[in-house]
Amino acid sequence: MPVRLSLALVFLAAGCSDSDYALGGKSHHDGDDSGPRYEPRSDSAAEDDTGAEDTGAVPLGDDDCYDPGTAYDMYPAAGLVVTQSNLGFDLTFMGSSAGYTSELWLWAPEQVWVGTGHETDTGNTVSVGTYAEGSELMFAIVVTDTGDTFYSGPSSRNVDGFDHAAITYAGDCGWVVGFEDQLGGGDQDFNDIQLTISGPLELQPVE
Ligand SMILES: [Ca+2]
Repeated sequence: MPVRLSLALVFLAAGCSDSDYALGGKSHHDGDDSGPRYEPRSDSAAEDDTGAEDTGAVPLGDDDCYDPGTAYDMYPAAGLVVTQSNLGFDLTFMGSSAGYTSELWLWAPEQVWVGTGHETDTGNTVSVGTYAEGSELMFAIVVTDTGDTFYSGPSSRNVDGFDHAAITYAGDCGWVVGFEDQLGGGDQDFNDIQLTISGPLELQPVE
């Protein structure tokens, strides 16, 4: 499968060199037929962005690196919603810090495997889309040790009634999606397994 490294992710990684998001693993450049992709804004445009979007969506945070606690406290039932139907998305696997092994999936609008903890190279990128404007990109993990499946978004989606994903704005239209992999909500650090995604999305309350 052709995969490519998102320019936005390179920007993100460069800005977060002291974090966990330095790229690891291989980058692949064996093809580029996956259609148009989001082009990150210039630095000046990003600096001028006050985060005040025009659709009534939840406002974006500051351009800081990973802060899942803040995102989770503010928007525990949030989803990433597509705002442009003509662009695809690059999903980049960011590895797992957990004892369990989980598969990380885009679950809707279509099911696409992104990576498996302790197996897939950090930095492995999968291209998806395009999707209709207004579609929620819902993510899920399948914990292979326990057979549990947990979903991003409201706690009502999960069998234990806990939120299992934190979605964090990471700057320049980049987002981090991190999961908690234990039944009962685990330790709520939401870094058991993670991905990044860049593109025309907004964080919104979802059902
Ligand atoms: Ca955890």
